Amino acid sequence: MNAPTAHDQPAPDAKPRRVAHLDMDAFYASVELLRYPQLKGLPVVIGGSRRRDDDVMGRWRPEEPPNPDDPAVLDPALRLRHIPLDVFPRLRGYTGRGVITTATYAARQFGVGSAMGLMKAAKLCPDAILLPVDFDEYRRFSRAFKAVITDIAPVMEDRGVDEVYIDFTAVPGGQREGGRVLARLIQKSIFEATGLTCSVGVAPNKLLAKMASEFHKPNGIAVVHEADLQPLIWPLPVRKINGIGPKADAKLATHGIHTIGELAARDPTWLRDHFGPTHGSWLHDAAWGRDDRPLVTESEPVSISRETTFERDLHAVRDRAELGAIFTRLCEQVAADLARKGYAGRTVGIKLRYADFKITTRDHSLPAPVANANELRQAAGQALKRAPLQRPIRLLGVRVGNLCKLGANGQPLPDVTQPPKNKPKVHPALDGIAQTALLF
Ligand code: TTP
Ligand code: MG
Ligand code: MG
Repeated sequence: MNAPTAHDQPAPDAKPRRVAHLDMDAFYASVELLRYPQLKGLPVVIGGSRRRDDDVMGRWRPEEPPNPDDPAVLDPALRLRHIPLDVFPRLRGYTGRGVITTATYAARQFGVGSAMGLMKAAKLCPDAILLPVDFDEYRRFSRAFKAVITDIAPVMEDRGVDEVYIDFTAVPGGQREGGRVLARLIQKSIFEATGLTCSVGVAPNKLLAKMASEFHKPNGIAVVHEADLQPLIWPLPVRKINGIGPKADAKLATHGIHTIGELAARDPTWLRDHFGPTHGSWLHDAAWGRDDRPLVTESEPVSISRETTFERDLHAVRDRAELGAIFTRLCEQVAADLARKGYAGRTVGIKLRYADFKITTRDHSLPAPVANANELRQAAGQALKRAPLQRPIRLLGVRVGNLCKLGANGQPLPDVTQPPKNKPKVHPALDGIAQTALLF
């Protein structure tokens, strides 16, 4: 008889590692659909420009004069959900350089998706509704869904605006059905608090969990065990391994390696000879589903930055005023980000992308940390002076690094590695959001 495997009979003091990767479904688009529920099920793409006051509301001129007794007249959230479909801008005829940040699943059926140019998307799906991006709103919902998670499972690694890793191992119920029960609870709790759906993969480690979270998107759960490696993981293309980018993919393809199974079949010595000792060993381990990276839970940022791509290429001399205004605005945004997060920084850098897509960066280091917009603008100006400015510019970015945490008095704290702040019992991130979700 076979000895029971670890996940058949987890001993209470030696639980098998269970790690979840959770990723929100069509995140930016789903947040917009909370605002405009009348768009549910329709092809919608997000991108192009930033949301101003309210673009769609600005275009809406109701034929009937508003009835003052209608609660929708007073409540902006209710007004938004009454905007008729024909008021929303469509992709048809779009001209410009905007790209899609994301698209609803209905739009994806037409072949449109993240990073595609809006003009190309307009050809594929001219009737899709085009909405501008509203990062503040997405960040608010990002904080909200993460707060729901850490309430249930405290060990969470933040991987960006719409995804996290969660350690299920020691959470009560985290081992039941390989993690499916806890995944379901988290999914349901997020939906109740925000109205948003997500997909979860639970596996023995981060590498497999990340792949698994895509298996049943949207609103799905996939549970992967070591024994699933051969049937579920090995048939996938190598690109599905988080860490294999287009370059490594192309190089593997030249050796006839397309699937993870083909990679797993290669001799590790051969892999090390062709890809170097570190990368070769990592490729071998990844193909065999081995990954013991811990979750990184402290969320001290390394740097804080903002950048913007211009509507048209700008020239440092001819478009000096326009560039200057954008530059100042970026510094103000970075200063606001620093203030909100309570940081100052000693290195201020700029990033330029030229019309030919080449990138230049320049840093300017300061004797003391700075945080306000004027100081940032001055330091960033020094950095910019040292960059080549003859060629047309497509993108400008401002970054602050060498960060230190500020105390309540606004002065840098002596110790820059602060422990994470105590989490408040009631999450400020949820203020207003639960209410908004209830309206829909
Ligand atoms: P993703 O999680 O990659 O995509 P998604 O949440 O929109 O859809 P899915 O259901 O497949 O997970 O990215 C999260 C958000 O990040 C996305 O809503 C918009 C933004 N984003 C961009 O701005 N540009 C990009 O190229 C991608 C991929 C995402
Ligand atoms: Mg997502
Ligand atoms: Mg994501």
